[in-house]
Parts: sequence; structure tokens; C-alpha cells
Amino acid sequence: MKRKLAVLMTGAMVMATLAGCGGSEATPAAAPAAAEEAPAAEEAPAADEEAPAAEEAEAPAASGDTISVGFAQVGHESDWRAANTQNYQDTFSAANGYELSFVDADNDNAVQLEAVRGFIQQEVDYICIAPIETAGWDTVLQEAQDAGIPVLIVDRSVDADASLYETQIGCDMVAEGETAGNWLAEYLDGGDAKILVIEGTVGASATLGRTEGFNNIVGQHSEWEVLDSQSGDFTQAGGQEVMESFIKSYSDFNVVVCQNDNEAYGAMDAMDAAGITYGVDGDVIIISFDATHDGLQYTLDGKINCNVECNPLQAGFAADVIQKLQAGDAIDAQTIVTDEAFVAPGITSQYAVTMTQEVLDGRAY
Ligand code: GZL
Ligand code: ZN
Repeated sequence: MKRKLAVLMTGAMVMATLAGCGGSEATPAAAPAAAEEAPAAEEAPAADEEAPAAEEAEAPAASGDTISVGFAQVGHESDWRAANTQNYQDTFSAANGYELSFVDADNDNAVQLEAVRGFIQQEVDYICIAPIETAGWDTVLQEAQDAGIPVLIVDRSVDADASLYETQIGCDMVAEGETAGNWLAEYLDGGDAKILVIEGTVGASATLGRTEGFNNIVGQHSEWEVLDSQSGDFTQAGGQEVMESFIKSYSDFNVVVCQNDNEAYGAMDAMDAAGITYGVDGDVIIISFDATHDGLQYTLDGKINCNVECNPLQAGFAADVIQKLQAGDAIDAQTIVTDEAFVAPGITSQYAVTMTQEVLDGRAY
């Protein structure tokens, strides 16, 4: 059911009736609740203000009642990304009062920067950026600020002056990496580990964070060794390619960490081709990230031992920030989208939920 937005202007105030989630510690059980029909906001001049003259009641959005949003998306590299894109398109719909300009930057930094400049030219009301890389954003963020267009950094983060954007919304990637490491330590229970890591896109905050977090735990275990760590660019093809090269170079590994599910699918294909067994009944432990539907199916099947979630259903938090900005309300500088981890049947863990069919059936993506 579409969430209706009733937006009325009373002077500088916007009485926006919103239902849904928000706050700085966001815990999206599934998609942000598609709330019951938001009651139409009463027309009520703010207590201390006269009802505005008609022209002041002009909706702030350049395009009349709708709010125009430019979204520069990373690309279409993974199932996670597809779910994230769909969530933005469902949330920033015309029925919800938005006009969404969407650009899939196809994992190309130059295309993404150009998309943002295009949104500035278009004079959209808001810009959302899911930055492919953390670096290189100061100049274009300054241009957006000079043009008076608020920017939301979503999913990943940027290495730029925080005064150049309104908020950052996303998962705690370092915590995700630490969860993977802590689970491995619990599972190995003192056993040796010769670890290969298939990293995500070079320079992405998801890659940097998961690597940092996992290595924080590696450093606590002298009996572990990371043999190699290379980028699979968050794609299945990348995961397969890196795993094939790892298999040529290393013969004694017993753990493969894939920084997203699609890389794990590629790594499994490569190990299948090489006759290497993995999962709860195999020689190699697989840790993955994203906990997408197919990734959790493999976890339920015991092929992936541990899958650390990063919830892609984040658009509701971005919409709440935009509505608050419209209303002139304070917003959180950062929204951490909480997540959890899942392990294969037969494994119990203080860090993760043991997969069952109903856990899988209950997932929103
Ligand atoms: C994580 C997101 C990552 C996913 C990958 O928040 O940025 O990018 O883990 C996706 O699947 O490519
Ligand atoms: Zn140890």
C-alpha cells in the first residue's frame, strides 16, 4: 500500500504527516513499514505564525507539489544493489509525492560525478548519492551546496567534509567485518585459519569497512593467517575470477571471505570446478555478506557457513530525512541501518541467527 504524504505549507513550516521509521538507530525489520494511510495534515498555522499569504504557501519543491529527487546509484553489480534500487524506486514514487531522476552509474566514478552535476543543472530539490568510492566528492558536493541543493549520502560513505552534505544513511561496515571475524573465532574455537579474502569494489566504504573490521579480529588471533586479499568488485564474475587465481596460487586455505553474496556465488563455481568442497560439510568455510535471498538459501543449504546482513531497504530513512528537511525539522547527521548475521543449520552462535526455512520465508528481500 502506497504511503500517502499530506504536505501543507504554513509559512516556513511544512506540516508533513509521516508514518514510518527514522531516528538515528534505525532497525528496519523489513521494508520501512508501509504505514497505514497517513491522515491528511490539518491546515494549522504554526501557533506563533499567521497563516501565510497565498504566494508563501507555494510548495518549496521547484516542481510544484512534488519533491524532485536525483538519485546517483552505484550501479547494478549485485542482488543487494537491485533490492536497494527497487526500494528507492518504490519509495520515491509519484504516488508518494516525488519525482525521481535515477542514474545507474554502472560502477563508474566519472559517470556518477556527471550524474550529480546533471541533477544540479536540473535544479532538483534533493540529491541522493550512493558513492561508488569514498574519495573525490568534495568539489561536486560544494557545487551542490552552492546551488542550494541538499545532498544525502546513502548506503555507503564519502571521505569529504561533513558540512557538505545533510546526512549519511547506511550500515556499519566495520561492525559487519568484526561480526564475521568474531563468528569465525567462535566457530574455529582456537583452530588454525588460512584465509583468503575476496574484497568488494576498490575504494568503496563497504570494502574498506568490512576489511578493517575483519582484520581487527584477525589481529587477535596469532593462529590465523590471511594468505591474500583481492577485489572481486562485488560481482559474481569478479568473485569467480579471483577465486580461480587463488586456487592456482594457494593449496592449503580453509576459509574464504567473500565481501558480498554475488562474489560468493562466483567463488563457489570456481571451487566446484576445482573439486574443492566448502560449507558445513566441506573443507573450506565460506563467510559472505549481504544476506540476500539467494545468499541465505545457500546458507540454509549449508553451502555458506556464515552470512552477515546489510539491509538494502533504506529508502524510507532517506524519505524521512527529506520530509524533515521540508518541514524545517532537525535531522540526524547519521542513520545506522542495523543488521544481523545468519549461520547454517547445525551451527549455534552468539553472533548470528541459525537459518531455518521460516527465517528465509520471513525475509523482505
Ligand atoms: C553495502 C553495499 C554493497 C553490498 C554489495 O551497503 O554498498 O554494495 O554489500 C553492493 O552487494 O555491491
Ligand atoms: Zn585465536
